Amino acid sequence: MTQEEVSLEARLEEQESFDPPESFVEQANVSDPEIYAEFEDEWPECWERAADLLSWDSEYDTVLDDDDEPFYEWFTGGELNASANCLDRHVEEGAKNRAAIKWEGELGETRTYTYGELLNEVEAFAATLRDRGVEEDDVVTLYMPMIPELPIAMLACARLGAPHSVVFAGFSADALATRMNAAESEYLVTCDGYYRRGDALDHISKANEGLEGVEHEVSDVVVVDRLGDALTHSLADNQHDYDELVAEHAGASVEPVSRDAEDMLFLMYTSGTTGEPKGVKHTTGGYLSYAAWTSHSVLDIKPEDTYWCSADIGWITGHSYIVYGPLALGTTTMMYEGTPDYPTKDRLWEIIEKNRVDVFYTAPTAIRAFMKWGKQYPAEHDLSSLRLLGTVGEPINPRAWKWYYKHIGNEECPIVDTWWQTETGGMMITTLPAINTMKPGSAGPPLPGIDAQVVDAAGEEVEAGKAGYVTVDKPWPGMLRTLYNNDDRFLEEYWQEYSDPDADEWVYFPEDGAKIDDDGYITILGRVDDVLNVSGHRLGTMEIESAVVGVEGIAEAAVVGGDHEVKGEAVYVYAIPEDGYEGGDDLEAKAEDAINDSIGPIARPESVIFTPELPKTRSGKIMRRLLEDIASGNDLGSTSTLRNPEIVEEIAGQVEAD
Ligand code: 6R9
Repeated sequence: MTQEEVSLEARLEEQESFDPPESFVEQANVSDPEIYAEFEDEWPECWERAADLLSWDSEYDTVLDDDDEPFYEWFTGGELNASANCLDRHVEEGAKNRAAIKWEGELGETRTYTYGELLNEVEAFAATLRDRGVEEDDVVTLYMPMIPELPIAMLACARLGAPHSVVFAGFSADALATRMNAAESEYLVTCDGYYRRGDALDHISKANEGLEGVEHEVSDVVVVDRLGDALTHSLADNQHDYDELVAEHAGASVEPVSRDAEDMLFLMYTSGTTGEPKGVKHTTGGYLSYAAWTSHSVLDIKPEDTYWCSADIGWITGHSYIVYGPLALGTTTMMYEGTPDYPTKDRLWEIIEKNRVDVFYTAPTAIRAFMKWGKQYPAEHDLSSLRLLGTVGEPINPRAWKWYYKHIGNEECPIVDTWWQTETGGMMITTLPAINTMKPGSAGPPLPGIDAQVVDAAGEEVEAGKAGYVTVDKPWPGMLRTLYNNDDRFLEEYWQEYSDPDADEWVYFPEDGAKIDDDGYITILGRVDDVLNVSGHRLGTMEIESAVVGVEGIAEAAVVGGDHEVKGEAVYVYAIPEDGYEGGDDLEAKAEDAINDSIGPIARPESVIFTPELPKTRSGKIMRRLLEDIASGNDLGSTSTLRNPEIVEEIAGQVEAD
């Protein structure tokens, strides 16, 4: 480094707050600080601003109906269709030839769908689904990687009023079956395979294996042919080729079904404390308004932008900020099929340069990987088209934030560190990029209209600097309405901890730890339940544990997270072999396979540690904290409250040796 670079680095390292550049503020969608006070004064009518970003078939009568708390309803009486909001209205308003989706495959091939073309394709596929018997309110499962047919199928479902349930393509056959069973879904759209690091990956075999585990009859399966000759596969009687069906329905016109604002738009399964994934229900009016509003106010998206969120559509981030939010605003949204280091570690920067991307939204785990690879990769590219950067999924450490700010944003782009969840539908805690000072490592204040705070175990707000828990006192339009077919679990999971039903006080508990500073900025500390955050993905420790104890020869297991330089958190499995079995390569491989089969490669353990006992408290509870500290290499402190303190050193010794 030159002397100048060294002093620049030093200055950046010490700087604790950053203001948005004037040039950004001047052009921002939202730049008046009064918005916070306005939302507070006008609450809940302030949320009309979100609803106003959409076109309604019939106007709603009530902004918020809180008659049956916490089963809140938003924009009641209103009717709309999500696909019409994402497509038809833009075409009608003259944007027929604007690019809606720009897709790039891993091998370098590209496809662009203009709004006009996307509408045609969505109508043809909606006609196909209708022909196959899909009716309003039928749940259609979509098990596809990052190919354009995924958002096309989502919008086709939305057009018919059939809720979709997207299952992340990296999930296993078992995970697909569990989700199809839970949603009683009779339709599946999937594909033959896709590319990963240049290899053609077989996906259809996994889908077929999953279908074997579905307990009800699956009437139709549509298979997209992504790989052509690179993978040959045969179709069963109820399986149909996507291209053939769409060709048959080319030119079809399918009226978008007017949905009640509270009708379900989609289901998204997410990990919780128990082994059973939770089916988070999102609605048409509230969710779509909220996705559009946060895309407008936080991501500052304009129709003429090229916007790129590098998440996978199989997660909520992709739903809200690759598909629904950006398309509702009529912008150009990018999709990339593959990995960021294929064929070289500058792939993402090349995509940004080539497409003149204006706004880029990614995860801290990706940024940590970019940092590790080195600044020379972005430096080879002209990234000057970028105006705003964002992160989501996990806490970002100040060092990664500053690297992103300097080496990707050239110190000219504000960064929004957006805290939210599958359940919240959209962003909740983040700076507004033209209004607030940024503090690396801290997400920022709650968005206007979001009544979030940090409280102690008794529900009292904590003092600045003290750790506590995030809670949200007032409802918001994008919130989940319930867990599918399970109102009781919805109440237990989110509303039990801090609510006082007798006093009619309902407080949403997201199960995240946090602290707050004197300016009201919230720093998220991480999950406080048994959910891990591995590379920004939520994984339930119970799901992994039940996979491991299903292995013959394993008696008991505990799964915890340990610190990981790139993934943030990594999976550590501690397992006790049954009598007559010995922990070793064989049992380790079996445990890994079991995890792969029940969840998928994202849950691959960093290490499987065999031990004759697990550290337990005198009352017999597994000391997870201690296992986490061992995995992270932290100081272990006192183990005197344990029933079996001697086991700790033995385990720690093994982890070090691993
Ligand atoms: C959008 C998404 C939700 C959990 C959430 C929290 C963590 C998300 C974060 C963050 C710190 C951020 N999380 N964004 N932690 N800073 N900016 O990720 O949804 O997959 O449901 O995960 O992710 O722990 O509770 P989801």
